[in-house]
Amino acid sequence: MSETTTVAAGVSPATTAPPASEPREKLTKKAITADHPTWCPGCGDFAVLAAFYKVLEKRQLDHEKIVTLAGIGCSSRFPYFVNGHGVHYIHGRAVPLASGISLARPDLHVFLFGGDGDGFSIGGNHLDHGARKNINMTYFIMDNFVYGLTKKQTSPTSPIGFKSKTDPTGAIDQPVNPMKKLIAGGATFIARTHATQVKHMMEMIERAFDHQGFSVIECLSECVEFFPDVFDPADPKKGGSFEVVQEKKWDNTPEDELRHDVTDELAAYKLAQLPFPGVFGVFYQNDRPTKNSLEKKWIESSREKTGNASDLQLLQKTFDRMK
Ligand SMILES: Cc1ncc(C[n+]2csc(CCOP(=O)(O)OP(=O)(O)O)c2C)c(N)n1
Ligand code: SF4
Ligand SMILES: [Mg+2]
Repeated sequence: MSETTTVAAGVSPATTAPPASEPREKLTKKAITADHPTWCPGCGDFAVLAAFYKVLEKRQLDHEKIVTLAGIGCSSRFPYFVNGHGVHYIHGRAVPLASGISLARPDLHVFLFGGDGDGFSIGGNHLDHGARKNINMTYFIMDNFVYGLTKKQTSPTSPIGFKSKTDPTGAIDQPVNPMKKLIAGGATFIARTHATQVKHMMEMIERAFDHQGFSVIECLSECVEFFPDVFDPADPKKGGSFEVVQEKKWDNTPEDELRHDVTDELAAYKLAQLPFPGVFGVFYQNDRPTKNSLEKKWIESSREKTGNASDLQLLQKTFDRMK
């Protein structure tokens, strides 16, 4: 695939709200589908897109409230394929852009899509700060253990020994453990899934969407072109095992003692330490206040002090002071 450096922002006619008096049209897959995806045949990202369409259709979100944002990479082409508000933004910088949108427009559903390079390498710092601030958004990371768009460089999640254009004799650097990074960073919803498991992907997207705060899903999504078969050990269709986290049901049964408490940070680290392919599902979830809610209180009290002036009036006042 060729690299796109354009920053494309699209608002299609379908994303305009109908007058309140008119009944809303059902949100269909057809309405949500934009351009035909340009990924290589067999790329794992197709299944992610299909799962996302299904979730939007199932949840019947107001069309004009859907926002998809991304950095740069094959996976980051996602916003082109979703008919809604969208931005294909700077490499690794989707989190800061999403933060502004989420804080300024809490009524919108902010979804981010991207790859392991975009999220954990160039954007790793932004990921940490979005997480610690607990800004409300859902970030879906398609992890293929390689830079796909730029044709096979070692990525932060490439395993040791992976031969690429940047490591012709095999990668020597310790890879990032996405789950550990996200737990340490302070993300309040952290899950792991696999692009061959559409139902599981949908469940994780829905749970992340329902969570108030910074929710992240790492999805193993195969790059059939530059790192084929890497996820076979986690794919039952290829003889692997897709083991799902058994979460506590709090039902006072002896078996529940062994189940995973998603609010227990140390237990989440223990899951994150399991050797590849590890387990899939929700590792961690916590109800810490979001920056959105904390900032809202502060904005409301400041607004009261100004006699409930509008944004425009406040801006005018600031300009007047500069005269
Ligand atoms: C500032 C900047 N640095 C580097 C690049 C080149 N670049 C484009 S995509 C990419 C890596 C993409 O890898 P990943 O995020 O894993 O996405 P994938 O293509 O694998 O889905 C790089 C290094 C760029 N576009 N901008
Ligand atoms: S290069 Fe890899 S990640 Fe990119 S579209 Fe092709 S298969 Fe998918
Ligand atoms: Mg990648």
